Amino acid sequence: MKLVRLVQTCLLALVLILLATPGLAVAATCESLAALNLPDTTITLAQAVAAGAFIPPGESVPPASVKNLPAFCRVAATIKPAKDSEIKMEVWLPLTGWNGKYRGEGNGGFAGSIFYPGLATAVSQGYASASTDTGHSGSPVDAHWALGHPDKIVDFGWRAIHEMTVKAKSVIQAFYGDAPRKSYFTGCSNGGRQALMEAQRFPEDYDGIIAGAPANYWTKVFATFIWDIQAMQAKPGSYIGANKIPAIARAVVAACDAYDGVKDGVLNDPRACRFHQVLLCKERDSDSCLTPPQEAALKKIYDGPVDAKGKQIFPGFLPGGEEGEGGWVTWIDSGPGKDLQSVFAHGFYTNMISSKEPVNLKTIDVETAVKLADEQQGQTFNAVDPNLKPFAARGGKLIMYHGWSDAALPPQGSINYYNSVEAAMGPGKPELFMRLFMAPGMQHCGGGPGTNSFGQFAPGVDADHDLNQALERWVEKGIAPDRLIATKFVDDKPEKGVAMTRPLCPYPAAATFKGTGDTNDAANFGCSVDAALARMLNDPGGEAPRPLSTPEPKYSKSARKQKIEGVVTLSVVIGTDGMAHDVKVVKSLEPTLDANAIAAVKTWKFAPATKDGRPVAVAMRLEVAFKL
Ligand SMILES: [Ca+2]
Repeated sequence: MKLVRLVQTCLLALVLILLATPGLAVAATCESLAALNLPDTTITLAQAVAAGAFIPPGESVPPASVKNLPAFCRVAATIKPAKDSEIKMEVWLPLTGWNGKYRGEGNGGFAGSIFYPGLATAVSQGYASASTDTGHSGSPVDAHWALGHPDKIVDFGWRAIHEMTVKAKSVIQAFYGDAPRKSYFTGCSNGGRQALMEAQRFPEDYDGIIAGAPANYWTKVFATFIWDIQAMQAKPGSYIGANKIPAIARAVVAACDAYDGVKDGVLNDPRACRFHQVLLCKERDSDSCLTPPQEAALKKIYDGPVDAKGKQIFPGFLPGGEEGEGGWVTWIDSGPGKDLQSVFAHGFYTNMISSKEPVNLKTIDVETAVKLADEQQGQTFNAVDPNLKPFAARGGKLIMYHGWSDAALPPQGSINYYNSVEAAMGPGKPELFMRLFMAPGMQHCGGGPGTNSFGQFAPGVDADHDLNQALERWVEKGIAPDRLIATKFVDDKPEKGVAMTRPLCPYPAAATFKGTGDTNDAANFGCSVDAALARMLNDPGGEAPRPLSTPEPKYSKSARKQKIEGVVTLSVVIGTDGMAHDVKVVKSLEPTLDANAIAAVKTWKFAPATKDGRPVAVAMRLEVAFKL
């Protein structure tokens, strides 16, 4: 009797202790999450996984990407927000040492599977993390699942990531008894599109977002893909085989590498590099030259699609980084119909677009193809809304990055989106919450001859070398990343050591060699917006922008009263449209005059800079004088 009472007392004490400890009292065991009731959701698995014990479905031994994991609670669920939906997701929750944060993982290509390597990296660093197959199962290059399944197309387009996010936060709350104190999303390629979609449509979902090489203008990306297919296949003899790529890469480096003042095999800003006809075969065709139809095709691939009036539909690809596994051989010319651009374009138009006649990518008019895609799937896929005010207003921070040598998604597309946000929100506004880092010599999401590693895959040493940490420092401590140090490892293998480091600069700035010291050391480089213009003017084929109309700025009453005179120095990018973009104050005079100088410059018109006769965008400084 006495013993029983003692036990009861102990139990009571334990319950009281549990109730008195915040969080602990409402936390759940991993297995009990199986009974969690969430809207439209079935929990299919809730299981504690011992340290190092996880083996992905379908594997017999753990691959390197998920080895040595800490113990975690693995929750799998199926979400059905629409009748035909079948969104599979997993949430991984560290059993000990949760850092209080949540990270959502993006998907590449057409998705179709849970991204275990992303979950593994996150859970190893103490995050609770979630990934989804986005509503269908299959290879990331396969789109057969979409045919006749409009609900699944919407899930893939935007719904699954949002659903995953909301459900993951509920699971985290149930397991730990606390909501995550901060939430982050990271993705590249289609994952970059998912990232921008979240920032635009669901600004409350994430505090910080990383959008790498985004396929955000989905319908127009396909315009470029179709353009490339037709550039090489519309006329016989135009196809540029993989055997010719090394020669093209060598010719680009020979023509343009030294342009940035450093001979390193990397083009700092490839927009300045135009080389024509240098590869034309002088005698007979060989691997080291191009025939006239191939030369014409190459020019088209660099130029990108234009409409019947010659207006650019979407940017093309840029010189540099053509060679290597992640380059043109994979994306553009692995053989007619075999390259990934063809595979993705075929998958999309065959399974997600209906038309009277089957779409023939080799013959369809590019404008017609874009029109079909925009009408039927633009709303579902395109993440191009420049209004990020709600995301910025809730304290959200966005880091975009894009490799200048991306052969999958045109790098200029990210610059265009950045510029559109600035146009919508006002000069100088994006930099309060948004950074775009263009990575010279980097291919699609990674790879390529340039410094291509800054925490996208494996965590970097600190916030200066790792964009995830840089983002979190910005969100949590208010320190904006003014540069990121990117690393090139020997043979792209970290275990072989560092070959080169370089700063990545926030657009429109570019890395500039200080003139002394080792060019393989980031410390000897600065970030400058003048670099691009200087490079261009040093080139005999380059011409600076010419002012056509430069209305005077207004004086402000207060400045007039105080008799303030002087010069406001602004950094601008003069676009191919002849207008000033990315207007920023470099040297301030007085707040009202600074604002008036910006307003005036925004109305100025220029004949755009040209490079070998073609209009190009250039960064430059403008001085606006105020004299009473
Ligand atoms: Ca160079």
